[in-house]
Amino acid sequence: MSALIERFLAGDRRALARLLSHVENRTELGRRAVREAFARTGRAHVVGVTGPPGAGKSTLTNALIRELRSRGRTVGVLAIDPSSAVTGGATLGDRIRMMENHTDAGVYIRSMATRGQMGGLSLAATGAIHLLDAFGFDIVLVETVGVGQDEVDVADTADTTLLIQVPGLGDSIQTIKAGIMEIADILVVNKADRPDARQLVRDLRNMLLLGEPLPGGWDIPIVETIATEGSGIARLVDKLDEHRAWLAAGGRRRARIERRLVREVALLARERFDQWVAARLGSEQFAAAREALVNRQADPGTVASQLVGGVLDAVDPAESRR
Ligand SMILES: Nc1nc2c(ncn2[C@@H]2O[C@H](COP(=O)(O)OP(=O)(O)OP(=O)(O)O)[C@@H](O)[C@H]2O)c(=O)[nH]1
Ligand SMILES: [Mg+2]
Repeated sequence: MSALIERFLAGDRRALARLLSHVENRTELGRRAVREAFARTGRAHVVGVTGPPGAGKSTLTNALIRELRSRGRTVGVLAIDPSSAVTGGATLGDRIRMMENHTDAGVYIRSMATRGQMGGLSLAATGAIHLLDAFGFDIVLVETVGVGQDEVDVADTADTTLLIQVPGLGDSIQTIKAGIMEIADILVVNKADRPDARQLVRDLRNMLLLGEPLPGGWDIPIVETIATEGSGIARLVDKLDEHRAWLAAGGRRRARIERRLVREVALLARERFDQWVAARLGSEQFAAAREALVNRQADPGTVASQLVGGVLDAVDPAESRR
């Protein structure tokens, strides 16, 4: 086993930091780290914190850290930044600064840029969550901006998902109606110090009443918070604990974990397969086929069949003839 992984397993935070970079960069050592650590995972309560830009996710995460620490829990934080991959990291720095500088050994905060490639967010994030879990944090908070697919991914990756809403966005109810509701285990109305917060809470409550009750009897609570003042945060942590207890009952957590680990296997398999395909297509062996494509002597479908035919034949002859 590599010395770095050994140091990680012995509780060295610098080894954790370096292995998180390996997982983020999808290196072989990153893969090995997850493999060696995996038997220690499954203990942390993984909590997704998502919502629109500027809703107060980072401020709320800070407030949650403080409350959780006062209850004696250790906290790992993964702040996922979809924009920094595009802007080159300026926003990432800003967001790190949003987090307080915790010198406390019971807290570890890490930002991670997302990449554009398929499953990129999920695989770097799920790998990082495994490492934080294995390191022994009681709670792993995962902050993502709620745009597009990212928030669905985070809901698939978390035990409990907090969906942050704020008054004054106008169309937020519409957005929620468009299916985002399905990802929320707890609704948080942050910036409750604003005058229109009450109306948002009423609208959300009405919307929950109109929706189908969830099977298994978890009523999505609405928690009002003022993250900047820490108000409502104790109730929010109580709700997190209630949700975790609810998940633990009746094997619900087990079912969720099975679903997300199987999904991770699918994404990892596709990542490996994509790498294999890309390498083959660019190889010297494939020069003639590339030439035939350009000369219109072979169509892309036929070339694709030739490429994967041998592989699929080896595992499942029927599949390769489809
Ligand atoms: N009035 C008020 N302002 C808040 C509250 N919570 C956060 N803010 C402010 O809202 C702004 C955005 O807060 P962030 O915590 O950076 O929000 P975020 O959702 O993490 O933002 P992104 O990561 O950029 O999407 C900051 O200026 C906060 O001080 C609150 O409860 N009330
Ligand atoms: Mg933030």
